[in-house]
Amino acid sequence: MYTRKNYRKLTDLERGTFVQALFHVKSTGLVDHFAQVHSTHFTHGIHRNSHFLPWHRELLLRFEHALQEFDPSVTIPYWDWTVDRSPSDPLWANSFLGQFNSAWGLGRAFGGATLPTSQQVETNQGQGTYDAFSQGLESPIHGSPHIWVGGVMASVRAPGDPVFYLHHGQIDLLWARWQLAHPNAPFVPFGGTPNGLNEPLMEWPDRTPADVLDHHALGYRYDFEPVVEPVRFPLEAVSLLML
Ligand SMILES: [Cu+2]
Repeated sequence: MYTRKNYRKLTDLERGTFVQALFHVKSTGLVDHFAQVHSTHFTHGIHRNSHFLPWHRELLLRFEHALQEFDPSVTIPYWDWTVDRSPSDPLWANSFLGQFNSAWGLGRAFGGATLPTSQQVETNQGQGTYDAFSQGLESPIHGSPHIWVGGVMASVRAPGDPVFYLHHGQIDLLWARWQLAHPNAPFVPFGGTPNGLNEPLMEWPDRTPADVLDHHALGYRYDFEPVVEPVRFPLEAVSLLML
């Protein structure tokens, strides 16, 4: 199990490795491919639909696995925009994500919307059903950081800006947090088809929401979650049991 962390908690080495891994997946064509995939399906089954959260979870997982092919220690960090609300935050330092604006022609234009507040997030976390939660999380909470960054991030090709993955890391974290707080709330289909729990995700017909509901089963946790250590018996106790 690996851990996704707030980008502020990354060491200098981890930040550097993450940046290198981003340049690597740009060079393989994956960044532009995922921007194209997101654009192709933009209005069909990946937004305003019960597949919004599962589809983006699958996208992040595939992106993360590609980063890990470059360096197995890399995980997707997240951007908590309830705290990091300024273009002068270290997120946008030239040594971190700032450099991609000119390197990849992203046309960022900060400030076109108001970033979500922690009060908005907590109200949304209090929703009791999946459909109400997902709809409120998608809009306005998920939408405004896209607009706030501007340029490519505010377009249908948003995954062309690497901050897309840190933003959706935060969205995915909020889904995971809500799931842990509402363990018995069922998946509720809504929006145009496909939207069912066992219906294929756009682009990846062998994957369904049911495959991605449990992020621990996908191999990762978030840094806010308690670490559950596996139970280990002392060696002597094990040998006594074997007598
Ligand atoms: Cu999207």
